[in-house]
Amino acid sequence: MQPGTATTARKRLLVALSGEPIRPPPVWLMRQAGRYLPEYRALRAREPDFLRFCLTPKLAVEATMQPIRRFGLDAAILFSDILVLPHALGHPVRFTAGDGPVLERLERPEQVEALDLARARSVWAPVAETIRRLRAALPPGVALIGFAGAPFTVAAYMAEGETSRDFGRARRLAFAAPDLFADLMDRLEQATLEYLSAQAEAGAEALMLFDSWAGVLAPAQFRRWVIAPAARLAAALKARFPAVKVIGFPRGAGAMLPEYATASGMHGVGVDTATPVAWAAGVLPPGMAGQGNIDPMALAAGGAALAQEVDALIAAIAGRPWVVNLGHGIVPETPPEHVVALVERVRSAA
Ligand code: 1CP
Repeated sequence: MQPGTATTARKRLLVALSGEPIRPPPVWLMRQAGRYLPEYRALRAREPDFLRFCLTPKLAVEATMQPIRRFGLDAAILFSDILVLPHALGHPVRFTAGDGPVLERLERPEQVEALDLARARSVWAPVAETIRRLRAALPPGVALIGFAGAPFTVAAYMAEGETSRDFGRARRLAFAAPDLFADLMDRLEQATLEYLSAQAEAGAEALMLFDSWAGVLAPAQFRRWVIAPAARLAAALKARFPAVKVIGFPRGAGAMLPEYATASGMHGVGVDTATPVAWAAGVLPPGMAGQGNIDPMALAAGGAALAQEVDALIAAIAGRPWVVNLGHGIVPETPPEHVVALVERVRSAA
C-alpha cells in the first residue's frame, strides 16, 4: 500500500470524536513530543531557534513521529507551538532557554493594526508541508491532530509579553481598552480560522483549540472571549471540513464547562485535572466526547499511583465517548517508561 493511503483503517480517535464510546478508548497525551524524550533533546540541539525548529518540516515531522514510534499512541499532534501564529502575523516572539516565551507587550492600537494576515500565510506555509509529510508517514490507525491557540490565550500572551500566573495585565487591558482588545481578538480569530483551515486542507483529521488560560476569566468575560469565539470557529470549521473533528480545551473552565460544551458545538472537549470526570461526563451533551484528565504529576510519579488514576478514569467514563489524555501537558521530568505503562494500563483496563 502507498504511504498515507491507508484511509480504510479505523482510527480510534476519530471514532470516539464521532460520539461512539469505543473500548479501549483512544489515548494520546498533550505534549507527547518534547523535552522528556532524549531523542527530542538531541533533535532540538540541531536547531537552537525554537520557532525556526517548528517551521522546518524535516525537524517538525521527526519531533511529531518520535512518541508515535515509542508508544503506539492513537494520535499524533503536529509539532508546533501556539505562539507560531502571533509570530507569523509579524508580532515579535522569541523563546529563551528555560524561561519560556517572551513577546513584545501589546498595549497600543498600532501594534494591533500591524498584524499582517497576508504575511502570516507565507510564514505558516511550512506547517502545511509538515502535515502533508506526516499523513504520508503515520501508521494507518494513527490520526493526525492539528492545533492552534484559542484567540484569548494567544491575546493573553501578547498583552502580557510573557507567561504569568493570572494574566492580570491582559485581563486589565480587556477592561481598560475594550475596543483595542476586541479588535485584537477579531483579528486573531480570523487568522486562527485561516490557519486551522490550512491545516485541514493539508490533511489534519482533527483540530484542537488550546485555551490554556481560559480559567483566569470571570464568567461574563469567559462567555465573550472564550465561548463565543470557540463557537464561531467550530461552526466555520465544521461547515468547511465536514469530515474533520474539532476539539476545544478551555483549561480551568470549572463551572463554565457545561456552557462551553453546549454552546461551542465541538466534537470533543478537553477536561483539565482539577475537574471531576464523572461530573464532566454527565454535563457534556450526549454524543460529545470528553478528553482528559490524568494528572501529569501522576504520570511523572508512575507506579501504583498512576495505575490507580488510570483505573479510576476508565471507571468514571463508563458508557461515554472519551479520549484518554492528561489534564495538561507532560512535564519534562517524566520518565518515558511511565508513558508505556499508562498506555498498557488503558488498553488492559478497558
Ligand atoms: O525548549 C523547547 O524545546 C521548547 C519547549 C516547547 C515545546 C516542546 C514549547 C515552548 N512548546 C512546545 C511544543 C508544543 N506546544 C506543542 C507540540 C508538542 C506536543 O504536544 O507533542 C503544543 C501542542 C504546544 C502548545 C502550547 N504552547 C500551549 C497550549 C498547551 C498548554 O500546554 O497549555 C501553550 C500555552 C504553549 C506556550 C508555550 N510554548 C512553550 C512553552 C514552554 C510554553 C508555555 C509557557 C507558559 O508556561 O506559559
